[in-house]
Amino acid sequence: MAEASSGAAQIGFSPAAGVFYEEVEQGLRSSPRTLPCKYFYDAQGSQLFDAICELPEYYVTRTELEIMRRHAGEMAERIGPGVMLIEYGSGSSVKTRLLLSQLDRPAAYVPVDISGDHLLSTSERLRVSYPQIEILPVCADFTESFALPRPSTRPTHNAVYFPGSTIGNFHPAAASRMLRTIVELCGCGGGLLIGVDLQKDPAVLMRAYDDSQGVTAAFNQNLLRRINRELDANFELDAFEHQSYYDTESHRIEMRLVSRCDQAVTIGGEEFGFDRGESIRTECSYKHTVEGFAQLASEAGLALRESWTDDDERFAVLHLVV
Ligand code: AVI
Repeated sequence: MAEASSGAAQIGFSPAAGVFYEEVEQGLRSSPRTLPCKYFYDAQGSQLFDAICELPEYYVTRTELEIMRRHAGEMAERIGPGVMLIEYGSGSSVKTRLLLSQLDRPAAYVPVDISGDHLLSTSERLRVSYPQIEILPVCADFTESFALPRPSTRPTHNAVYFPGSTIGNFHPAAASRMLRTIVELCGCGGGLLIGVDLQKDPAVLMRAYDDSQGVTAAFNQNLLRRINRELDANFELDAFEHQSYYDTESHRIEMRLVSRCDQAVTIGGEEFGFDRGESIRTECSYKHTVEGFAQLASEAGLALRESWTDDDERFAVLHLVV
C-alpha cells in the first residue's frame, strides 16, 4: 500500500526530487504497480481538480457544500463556543466561511497546509472577512505531527475541521492512524468535523471518476506529465488510458492508467517495461457508511455525536468527540 500514509490532497506539494523519485520507483516496482496520489496536485493538477469539482458527474463537492449551507449553524453549535478550530487544508473553500460565520467567539482559526503561498494568501483574505477571529496559519504536512500555535485568547477546546472527503484517499489503516493523531492533537474535550463520501450505486461512482468531458482522465494523466518534467522521464501520455474501477469488496474507487501497448519508459535513466493492458493504480477513494466510519473512529478514540447528510444520502458530515 504505497500511497497509504500520504494520500491527502496537498495542493502545491513540492517534494525533494529524490523523495519523489524514490516513491515513484518503489510504486512502479511493486505489485500491483502504484503511484502516490499526493503528486496529482502540481499547478496544472490543482486546476484540473478545481475543474473536476465543477463537473455535473462529480457530486462530491456540490453535495458537501449543500450540507454545509443547510447545517453549518447546527454544526457550529455542536462544536461550541471558544474553540480553536484547526482546518486540515488552506481554508480557501466556501465551506470554511460558512462554518467560521457561525462559530460562537472562536479563540482562533488555524488553517494547516503544506503550500505556504496558498496558505498565506487565503489567510490574508480571511483576516479581512473575519477581523474578530485570530487567524494563525501553520505551514505543515498534516499527515505528520506538527505544533499548534498559541492564540492570545485561551481556547476552551480544540476541534479539527477536515472537509472534502480527503480521508477517503487514505487506506483504512492510514485513516485510522490519521484519526489517532487528531485525537492527540485535540486532546480531552476536543472534536472533529469531517466530510465523508458515502457508499452508493457503483454506476454513479464510475461516472464521477470517469466523466464525459475527460477532465478526470486529464487529471490522472497529468501525473505522468509531472513525472516527465520533474524526474526526467519520457512517458507518452496517450499511451496510457485512464480507467476507473469500483472494488465492491473494499468499497473503493480506483483510478488507474492502463498501458495501451507493450512499451518501455525511462525515468531518470532507469527503464520500466509495461505490457499492453498492464495498469498503474494512481488513487484509491474509499466510500464509507456512517456506521462503518463511526466504528473506525471509535477505535481511534472518537465518538460520533451527530451526522448530517443530503436528501439522497450521498455524502455525510460527521461530528465526533474525543
Ligand atoms: C481529493 N479527493 C477527495 C478526490 C476524491 O474524490 O477522491 C480526488 C479525486 N480524484 C478524482 N476525482 C477527484
